[in-house]
Amino acid sequence: MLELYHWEPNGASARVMICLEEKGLEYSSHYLDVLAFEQHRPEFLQLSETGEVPVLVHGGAAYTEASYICEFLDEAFPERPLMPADARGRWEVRVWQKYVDDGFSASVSELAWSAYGARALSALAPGELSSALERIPTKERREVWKAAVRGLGEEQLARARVRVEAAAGKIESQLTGSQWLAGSAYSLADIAVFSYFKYLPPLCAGFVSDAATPHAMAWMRAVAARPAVRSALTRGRMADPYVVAAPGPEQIRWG
Ligand SMILES: N[C@@H](CCC(=O)N[C@@H](CS)C(=O)NCC(=O)O)C(=O)O
Repeated sequence: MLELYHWEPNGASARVMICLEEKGLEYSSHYLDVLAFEQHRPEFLQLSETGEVPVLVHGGAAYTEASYICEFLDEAFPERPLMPADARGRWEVRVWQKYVDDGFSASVSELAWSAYGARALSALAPGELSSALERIPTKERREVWKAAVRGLGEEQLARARVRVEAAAGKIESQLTGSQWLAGSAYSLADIAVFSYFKYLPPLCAGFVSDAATPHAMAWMRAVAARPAVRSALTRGRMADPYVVAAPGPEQIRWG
């Protein structure tokens, strides 16, 4: 029996939700509304001490970190593998996952938060928002959220844009001459990058578009058209999970 604590199927939650669907694994879904700060409820903090989704629960144990949850699922349930059979291919997948975890996810989240986040939070009354912020369990997370609510600075957003443009170039160059990001088949690398890349065309139209990154755009559409991906992206509450974002927890680790 698998249980997943997740938010909308975007970013890190999307990675695990797509992986589960691709592998044909049933799970019971626990939706946490990150923009209502449900991830800071005491019962969820028992599973994730920093209040981050996604968390997979299997056999009485809680698993965190999307990259490692997906690798765990692929090892524990070997049917329909999403890791290449050869060592070189698996190394390639891990390098892409690290790229997403170390920086791409944070920069995309900053751009998406600044486009969509503040609007979503405006549903909360001002008093409710400040008490929710004070309940955030760690000082670092509290500060990241407070800064995000105040609004990210121009300099921070400009830096995120430069980093995302470089990432889009790297992804485009990998996909020029190769159908998938790692090895010769669709893998956890495609799932990891897609789950953030999907935010970009409307946010970064100047450098992520059919004209600027044609191979990456074709790849994004091919991933989005997979039945498992289509199904995963309907398992939230919003019709389009890519018009909402959270500030992202990786900045504090990445700077
Ligand atoms: N390193 C984590 C990051 C997960 C993550 O970014 N989670 C976001 C939602 S997509 C979150 O839980 N945000 C809640 C918060 O920041 O309070 C992973 O890869 O699983």
